[in-house]
Amino acid sequence: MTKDRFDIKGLKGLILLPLLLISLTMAAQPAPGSFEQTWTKGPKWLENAVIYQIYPSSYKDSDGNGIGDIQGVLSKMDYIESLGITAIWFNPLFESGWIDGGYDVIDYYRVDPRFGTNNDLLKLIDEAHKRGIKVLLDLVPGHTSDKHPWFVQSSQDTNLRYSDYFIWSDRLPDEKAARDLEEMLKDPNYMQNTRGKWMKSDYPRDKFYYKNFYACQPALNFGFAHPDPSRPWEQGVDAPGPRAVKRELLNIIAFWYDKGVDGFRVDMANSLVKDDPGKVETIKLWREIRTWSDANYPGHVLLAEWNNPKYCLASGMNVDMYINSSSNTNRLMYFDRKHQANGGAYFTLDGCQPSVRDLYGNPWPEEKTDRSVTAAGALKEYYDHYTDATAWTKEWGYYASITGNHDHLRLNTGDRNSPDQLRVMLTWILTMHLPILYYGDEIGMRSLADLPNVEGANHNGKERAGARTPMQWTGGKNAGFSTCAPSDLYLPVCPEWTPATSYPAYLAWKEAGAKKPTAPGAPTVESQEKDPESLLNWTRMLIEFRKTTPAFWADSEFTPVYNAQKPYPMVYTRSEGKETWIVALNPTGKKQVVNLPAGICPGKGSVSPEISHGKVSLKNGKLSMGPTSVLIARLPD
Ligand SMILES: [Ca+2]
Repeated sequence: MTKDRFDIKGLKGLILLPLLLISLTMAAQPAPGSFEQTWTKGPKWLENAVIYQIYPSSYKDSDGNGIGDIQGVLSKMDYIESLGITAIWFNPLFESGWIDGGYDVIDYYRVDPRFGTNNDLLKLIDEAHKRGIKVLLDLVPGHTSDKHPWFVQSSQDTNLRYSDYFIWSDRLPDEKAARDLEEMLKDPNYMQNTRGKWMKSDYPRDKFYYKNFYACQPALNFGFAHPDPSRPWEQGVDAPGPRAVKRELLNIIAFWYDKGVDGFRVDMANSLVKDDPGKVETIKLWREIRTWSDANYPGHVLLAEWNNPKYCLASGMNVDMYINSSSNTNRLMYFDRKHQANGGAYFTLDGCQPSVRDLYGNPWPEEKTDRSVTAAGALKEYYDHYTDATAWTKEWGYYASITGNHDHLRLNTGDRNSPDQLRVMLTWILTMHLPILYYGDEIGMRSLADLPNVEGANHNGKERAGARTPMQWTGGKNAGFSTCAPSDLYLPVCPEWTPATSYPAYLAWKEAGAKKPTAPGAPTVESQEKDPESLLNWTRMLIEFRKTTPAFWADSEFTPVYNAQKPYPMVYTRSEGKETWIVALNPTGKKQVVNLPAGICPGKGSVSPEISHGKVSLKNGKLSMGPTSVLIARLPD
């Protein structure tokens, strides 16, 4: 790592041409339908935010029962502060049935006893605020646990207080619903099956109920956008049941805002109103909440799991997220098995030459491989999506990029596993508009394979457990996460680290016959604290850099410099006012050289990087990037 003083040689008198590469539609845009913006974009702290996501069951166990808890997080507040992050988002902390990692809530007003008490959470909020860190909780508005008292009562009769909080029917709407249910019930573990929308009921109330994700997650009744009178279960959004459910949602938000919570990440934010083409009624509902929130709790934030800023930000959400699970462009870049096998995915040492293996390094069948997608094509799709999506953020709100999360693989996956590769990837995310750092990614924690299906982590071939393993604090017992017996751990601690620190080292190791990248000594906070070259200290340095460099903030420009013939290195600029920075990343294990187009960079003279890793140079418009390298440099004004 180097962080040299900014230095320009031989550039006096040169005029930098305007950036004309990608035409971005940055003018004010109308939202879908007839929605108008009725709020001021913000709040201000989002302009310079870096959010840290903590999966509370896996962060730090204070009482030795093998499950992380709030006292554990409290004991790590100094570490969290040392990262330089400005906000924490906690995955669900509320009392839960634990069939879906906390996303099946039993009581929205109570911290689950396994994490501690409400007072523990208030203490945590207080400690965070003392450090200038905001706290976001996870709101699951679309469904409850089937053990939630509202659902339990609703399942009994039609005329009780909570009867219309859920959607019940004496028949299935069509043959597809019948087929889906039949297939789902073939699964011995059908309560954790995502197929279809309806679940059979053994309750007195009626024969079927509407579910959102797993069968144990009955959908709350926010109504149907266009209720069909021949379908009595379809109530309008203004029917008494849906109106009461909406009030409950406001009550929950107000309860926690009154206690000092700064906002929520909103689970499946676009799922509330059913059969809602264009999400018109769902948008209206959230807009009401934004108006209410701005009037009563100004400065609070809703961060949506939606991944469509055009709609999401029109709904009044402050931030949308670029998530991997529902976006093909993001998958192409990082994860997609089908495309990683053919070279579509970025950030692999071999530069995405065709190499047919899956995310865990195992052979991937040729017949499942789509070789029509190239690395350059994947990058183009990513840039097109990102620039289009972030164009909406100019007026309406923000769009966050994640290093990973609890729903999919970590950056450290398969052959993409060396500290250098991860350094390149972290730099990519941390130089975007609004980064979210998933716990453990700052030290390069690895996605594990073949883990048990703990609390609904795995479903439909998705292995989410591998990204939810205990935080690796020390080289001691259970990586310093817990004092419990290893068999009592929430999930196993990662036992391995990668030998691949460079492409030749990786090839040598590969040729030695190892099937999976395994080696003793997983990365830990303890070992990386002492090493100035570590991923952890790189992450800290980058966060500090972006916090003090407005060109990298959420309101500043991101301009890709795309080259279809030379997809590596990836090059883009970040700029604010007269200040323009170039970021170049070479995720491959080979040297990559490219001549930058006129207008990006002076054609004569050298530009010294402010931040670099590996052997890099930018001279006379020629960018030379050594294997797995990073360059960040300020261009002359
Ligand atoms: Ca515990």
